[in-house]
Amino acid sequence: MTKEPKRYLVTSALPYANGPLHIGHIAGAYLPADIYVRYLRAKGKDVAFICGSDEHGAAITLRAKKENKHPKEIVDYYHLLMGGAFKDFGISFDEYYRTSSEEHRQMSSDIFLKLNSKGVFDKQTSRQYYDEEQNQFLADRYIMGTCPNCGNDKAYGDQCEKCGTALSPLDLIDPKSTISGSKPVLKETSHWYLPMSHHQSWIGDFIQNGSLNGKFHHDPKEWKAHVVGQCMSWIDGGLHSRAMTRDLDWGVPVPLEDAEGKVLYVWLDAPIGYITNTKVWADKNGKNWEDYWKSEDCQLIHFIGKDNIVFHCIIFPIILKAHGEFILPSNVPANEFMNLEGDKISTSRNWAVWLHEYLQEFPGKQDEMRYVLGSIMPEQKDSEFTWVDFKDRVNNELADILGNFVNRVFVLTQKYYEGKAPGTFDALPVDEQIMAAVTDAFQTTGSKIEQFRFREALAEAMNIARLGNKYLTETEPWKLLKSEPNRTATILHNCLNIVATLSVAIRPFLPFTSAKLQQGLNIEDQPWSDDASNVIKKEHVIGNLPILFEKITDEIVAAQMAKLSASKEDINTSAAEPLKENIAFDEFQKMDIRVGIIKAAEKIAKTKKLLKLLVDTGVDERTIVSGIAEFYEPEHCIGKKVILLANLAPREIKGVMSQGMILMAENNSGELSFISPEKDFLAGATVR
Ligand code: B3M
Ligand code: ZN
Repeated sequence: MTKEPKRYLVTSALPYANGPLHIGHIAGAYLPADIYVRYLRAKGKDVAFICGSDEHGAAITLRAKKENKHPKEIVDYYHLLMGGAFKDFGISFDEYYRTSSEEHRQMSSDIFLKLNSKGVFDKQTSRQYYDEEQNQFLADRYIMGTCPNCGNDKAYGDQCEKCGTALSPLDLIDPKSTISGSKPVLKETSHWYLPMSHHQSWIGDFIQNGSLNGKFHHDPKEWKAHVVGQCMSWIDGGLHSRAMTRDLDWGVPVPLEDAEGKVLYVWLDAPIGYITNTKVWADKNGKNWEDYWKSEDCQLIHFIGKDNIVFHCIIFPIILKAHGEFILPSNVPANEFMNLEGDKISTSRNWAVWLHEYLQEFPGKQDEMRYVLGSIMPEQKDSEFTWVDFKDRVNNELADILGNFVNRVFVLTQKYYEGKAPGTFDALPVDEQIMAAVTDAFQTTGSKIEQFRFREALAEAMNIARLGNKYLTETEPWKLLKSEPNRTATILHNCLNIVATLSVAIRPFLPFTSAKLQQGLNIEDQPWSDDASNVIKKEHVIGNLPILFEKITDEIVAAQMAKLSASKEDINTSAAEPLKENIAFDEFQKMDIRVGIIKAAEKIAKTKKLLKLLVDTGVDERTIVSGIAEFYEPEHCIGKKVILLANLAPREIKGVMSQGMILMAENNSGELSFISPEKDFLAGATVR
């Protein structure tokens, strides 16, 4: 077990300030962190909960160019939108700051200069594409050309989105600048590289064994298996040098004379944002930020989504250790992804439940969404949000179990005792059993939170309400009022203490409901103590409790589904791509296009986008690699009739020989769809 620290430093991934937050973000990196921090605070721990906007990177500058705006306009808007939505949703950061700030420029520059003075970087000169019209070097995403593997003429400088092949800009055929459309020229440029191979052995030891500098650092068994697994496969694949600077005009300028026009790589400056934002918070609160970032008495925990694992478990720890003064993370409990109504959540395809819209459309219902996301959190594997499930959980669990129990207790106490706690008399075994079970559920809630098992923790907290309902149903105090007044008093007084215990147990998950319960009970915000049974004393006067949860109707679900499908249509109906130049008929005739049937499908390891398909072409059965994994699960491909280019020259992709290409329709948000014959034609039918 990792030793109990004096203080905690908890971070959530800094969201890019180039789009709104959606519920997938919340379930991934923000709600789990908030649950954990609220629990630590209730235990009286010294904890700093740090986040902020990530305001640099090519994606933001791309969007700014597209909208003919300055990046600052983009980040200013989304920094406020995200900060406000987090706050309204009850994500209780101690600090939500930003990486475009002067404080961050200063902190990042200081750290870079220290690293550079220690010789941590290799300065290397290479030839890169330069846009002479825009007078700037082109980051990989700014270069588009023809993929040498599959002929896709919209391949980027770092990857072909269609066949998934990892590329470097120099691989592209007929490269063009995505900014000016002009043909870029090759120019020499220098960058400062982090030679990660120099750190291969210690970082492998850190991840696999939890040791640092030959000493125990953390228990690797407390880390999630998928996090360790992803890191070790990255480490075993060999750590390569990565440029820590970029030729961009938006970012933290490289603080060196010979670095004109260069900025820090966004994945160098963004994690340093955790440090900057901690210092900003500490300075505002009379604390010393170094007690958190430079003290072995502090435990650092990063909450992130799985696409950020390598940056938080390998690259940033290398930077921190190479710097020499900082602590390294004790855990990085990364979540997997949450999908929406059977499809991946996508900002570009507008397939999302936006947090700020939810808050507008469901005022006062933060806890309903917190409860549902807490119940389906993708802790060990991807999970699925559906509006029907949202309705069922709110109605059948929150309202019918938690809401019902506390309402019964308040109504009975008001009705029989005018709202005054009646006190307990000689307890019977059933009373002692129920209170012991409540205490046990309460303590289990806490231990599950400490293990970052928040779904199980929430279920345990809800069991307290289930136990309360069972206690009332089995003892039926309303029938004993005349015959056994002391029994009635004892049962109801115990129930008031069960409600008090419940209000503490749900606090990390449902802070708004917890506050209403404690207000109704007329008690202060309770610490997370292990004694469940005597918060409410005899004669204590309780208040009134409003109905906690309104039922979600089928109409509400239908309205949300209609909104989602409308957003999907928008994407499909908006303007299509401009047509290409005409070709001669005999050029078209060279292509042999057929109907095929997919017989088998599997993901290709270490790629996000590739599926290996076995296709019956009517003439033969062959393997074809297709970059559709982001849009189709392998099992959904089996038996599908597709259209394929059968005589495309075979080529090897990620070690797999691919013979042909599946033709896909692509809408302007990049979503891919199979194309199938409208009639039930057999495999081998020709397309002409
Ligand atoms: N902004 C990536 C993301 O939003 C990046 C996280 C930075 S945490 C230092 O997924
Ligand atoms: Zn390709």
